[in-house]
This record gives sequence, C-alpha cells and structure tokens, in this order.
Amino acid sequence: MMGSQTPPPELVQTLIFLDLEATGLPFSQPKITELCLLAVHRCALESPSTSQSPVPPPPRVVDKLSLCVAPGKACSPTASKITGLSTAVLQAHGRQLFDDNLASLLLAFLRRQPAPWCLVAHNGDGYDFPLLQAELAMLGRASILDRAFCVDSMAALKALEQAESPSVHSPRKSYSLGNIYTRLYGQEPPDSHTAEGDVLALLSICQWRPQALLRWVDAHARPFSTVKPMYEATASLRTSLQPSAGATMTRLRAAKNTSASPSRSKRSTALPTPKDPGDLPRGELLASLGLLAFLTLAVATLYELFLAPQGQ
Ligand code: DCM
Ligand code: MG
Repeated sequence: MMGSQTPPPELVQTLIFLDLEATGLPFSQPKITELCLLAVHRCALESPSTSQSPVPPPPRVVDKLSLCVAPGKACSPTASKITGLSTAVLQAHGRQLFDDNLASLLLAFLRRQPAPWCLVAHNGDGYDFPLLQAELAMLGRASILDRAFCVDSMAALKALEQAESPSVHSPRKSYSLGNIYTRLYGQEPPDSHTAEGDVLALLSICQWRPQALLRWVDAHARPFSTVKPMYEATASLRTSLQPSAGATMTRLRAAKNTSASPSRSKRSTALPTPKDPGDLPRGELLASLGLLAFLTLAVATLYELFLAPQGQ
C-alpha cells in the first residue's frame, strides 16, 4: 500500500505536476520524447482563486520546464500519432538525448523549489515514475530524486470523487485524465498528449478540490526512491548514452534505418579508439598476424643461411 510507506516528515511544500510523452507503452521499453514539469507552492492550493470560470485558472506563480527529447529509438505509430512527435522530427529539430545535462537541469529546477517536493503524475505509478526512474538509472543519476516524494493523481481523484458522492460508485467509471477533466468541467481538455497540455489538465483537475487534494497528498506521498525502474538498462542502451558514444548512436540509428541529421551522420566517421585488442577490427588483426609470420620466416631464413653453417 502506498499510504503505508513513510510520508514526508513535514508537509509537502511544492507539488511538481509532471507528464511524460514517450515512444510507446511499457512493454516496448519506451524512451522519453517530451517532458513537462510544473511546480506550484502549496499555498496556491490552500487559498484557491475565486474565479467564476468553469475551469479554475492556474495559479499566477508557477515554475514550468518543458522540453522535447531525442529518444534514440523509434516511436510506435500510435505514440507518434497521438503526440505528434516522431524520432525523425525530433532529430531534424536538433533535440538532444536524455543525457547527463538534462538530469542536471532537472536537479537545478527542483533545487529552486521549497522542499519537500512531491511529484504528481496521472497514472504516475504505472507509467511516468517508473519511466523517469529508468531514464535516470541508465545515466547513474537516480539520486537526483532521492529527496523527492511522489503520488499518483489517478488514485487521488478516485478518492476525492468517491468522497464527494459515495452513492455514485461504479467500477466501470473511467479515471483517465481526459475523462475526469470532462466529467468535472463539461469540456475536453485542450492539447491532450502534449506534455504541457496534459500537465495543465492535471493541474486543473487537482484544483477541483484543492484542500482535500493537499490532505490526500500529505498522507499518501511516498519516497521517489521506492519507484522501481520500468526496465533495466541493456548494455547497448547504456553505451549509447555515454558522451563518447555519438558514433555508436549513429551506427544504432543506421542499423534501425532511422534518419539522422547531416551533422550527426558526419560524426559516424569518427570511430572510437579501440581500448583493447578485442576491439581491433578483423582486417587489422589479420594484417598484424601476417607481418609477424613474415618476420619470423625472414629471421629463420637468415639464421639458416649465415649462422647455422658456421656452427656446424
Ligand atoms: N501511449 C501509447 N499509446 C497509447 C497511449 C499512450 O503509446 N494509446 C504512450 C505514448 C505517450 C505516453 O504513453 O507519449 C504518455 O501518454 P499520455 O499522452 O496519455 O500522457
Ligand atoms: Mg501526456
């Protein structure tokens, strides 16, 4: 049970709404194509706005980080269709991999927020948290979220809606982000399946009953360090994320027949220096063996011609 795991020692100070777009569903070991983080101080939810508009406006004071990321693998047709992002388009726009710099950028963003921080994502337990954990673990940077907490807003909204109208309990009720938003506000959320659009829709549904949501978050926040990565890094994925591995990535892309920008293609000619004999190309190895055999034969012939007769 999430609630049984150690909640933060003090009240959560900053809620960081999070949404990830990626190359596909969990079974395909997806890679992130876009991320959006929106940080809101708890005081913005404690004293919500008095606006009469059907959808609560976002707080005036927010910090927002929204980035597109080159995934380094192909997007599934469905993922491309719903997000409008493809590996080729992201490469054509010069987007960079989820690399060490991005991990540092995330940490710098988090450090600007009063702690304790709690990440909030819709179906976060099933998708966003394990995926983010997998990307960070691959870089050896999982520790940047060691001090963070997290909650799944799907469970929160389920609890809040049921508390509001306990009689309207249907096991078939949908708690997807779009369906909750439409149920609460009578209209579809704008810009679905873009990281920023989904984060803003998520913030809106969390502003429906803001004080009850804060109480739920305080009670259910669990350490992000308890999130298991969606998948483990394979050797080739890990290598492809090392800074010296631009050429490896390009070779991987070529193998997968995905397009690469001209500047990246050029880098493929700069092959890394072999670190041990096992890395030597087969042709070079054969040439070295041939030279060695030739020298041995030459020394043996010279010995027989000049030295051996003298010794007889
Ligand atoms: N996704 C998918 N197929 C779906 C729904 C989602 O492959 N039918 C993947 C791609 C999305 C990611 O999940 O980028 C996150 O979903 P969402 O846009 O709902 O946040
Ligand atoms: Mg999304």
